[in-house]
Amino acid sequence: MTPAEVADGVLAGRRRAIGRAISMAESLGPEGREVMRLLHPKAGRAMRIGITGSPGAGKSTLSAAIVRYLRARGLTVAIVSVDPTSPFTRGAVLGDRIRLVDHFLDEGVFIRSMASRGHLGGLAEATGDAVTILDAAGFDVVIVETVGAGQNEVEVQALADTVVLVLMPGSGDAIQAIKAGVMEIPDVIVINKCDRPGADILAGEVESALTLVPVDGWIPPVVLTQALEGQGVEEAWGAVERHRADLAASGRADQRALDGMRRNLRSLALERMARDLAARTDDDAIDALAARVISREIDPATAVDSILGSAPPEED
Ligand SMILES: Nc1nc2c(ncn2[C@@H]2O[C@H](COP(=O)(O)OP(=O)(O)O)[C@@H](O)[C@H]2O)c(=O)[nH]1
Ligand SMILES: [Mg+2]
Repeated sequence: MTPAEVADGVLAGRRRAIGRAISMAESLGPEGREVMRLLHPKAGRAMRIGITGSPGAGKSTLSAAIVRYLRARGLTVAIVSVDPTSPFTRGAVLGDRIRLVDHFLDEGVFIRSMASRGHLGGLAEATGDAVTILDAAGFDVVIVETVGAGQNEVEVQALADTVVLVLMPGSGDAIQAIKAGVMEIPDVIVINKCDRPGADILAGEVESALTLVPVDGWIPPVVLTQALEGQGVEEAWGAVERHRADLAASGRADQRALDGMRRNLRSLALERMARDLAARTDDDAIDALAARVISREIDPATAVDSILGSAPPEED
């Protein structure tokens, strides 16, 4: 299929074309670029939700529960999972395979997990492209699941209109991050696994942590869920919809989109630079430079000059 045929197939909502388009985007080559150039102007209609949180918090389980909830209301849903610790595998969540199998044959659901790319970058690029493709394909809701609070995490805020942070009892790291002001404040906070002890205490702690940081108009609601049983999912979705309505009514939506896209473009540019650099440096040359730095023949910055090509490597 040519990029134009793939793009047409995506716009017609054909699953094979959607899968193909995402693969093309993931390979970061000229075909993917062409597909995205054709699809970008056609997207913009979907409700984009980011679901973030530590591994094991219940992001995939909550996503599955939201899918069931929204399907029952006739909405179509796509999930892009960039959580390498619990990928969706052939329509099932690893370690919890019953959940999404219900939707395996449902045309109104599309699930795709993104390959992790190590240090070469491209993850944000491919993830953003996947969201655009699924949006252009006509899904009403596109959910992006990412691991939060990491170093190289995808800038989910740039890809989603509403970001949901999933916490669970017994993991205090997120509250520390909120208190320290190092965390981007999510739009909705879900305390999942509320069947476990400590959920109410955690909810109280999160609420008080939120009073310590400046929030811009919208105060993130804290919702308790038991995603495994679908409990609280309606409330969580209600909070997402309230955030969406507030964003539209307050006039903050445009500024948020601009801020998000500015950050997104920066990370895309960094990813491309990292990739370009990886493509034109060879490991042997870096090994040789490392040896020279260790033997104190050259200093690290001079070695980096040489890697970046701003100074030709000295020949011995
Ligand atoms: N007790 C309990 N376990 C849950 C709940 N939601 C998810 N889990 C379990 O927590 C584990 C991690 O869930 P998962 O959705 O894969 O987490 P993710 O890594 O954040 O995507 C799985 O074994 C789930 O079955 C819940 O509400 N209560
Ligand atoms: Mg997961």
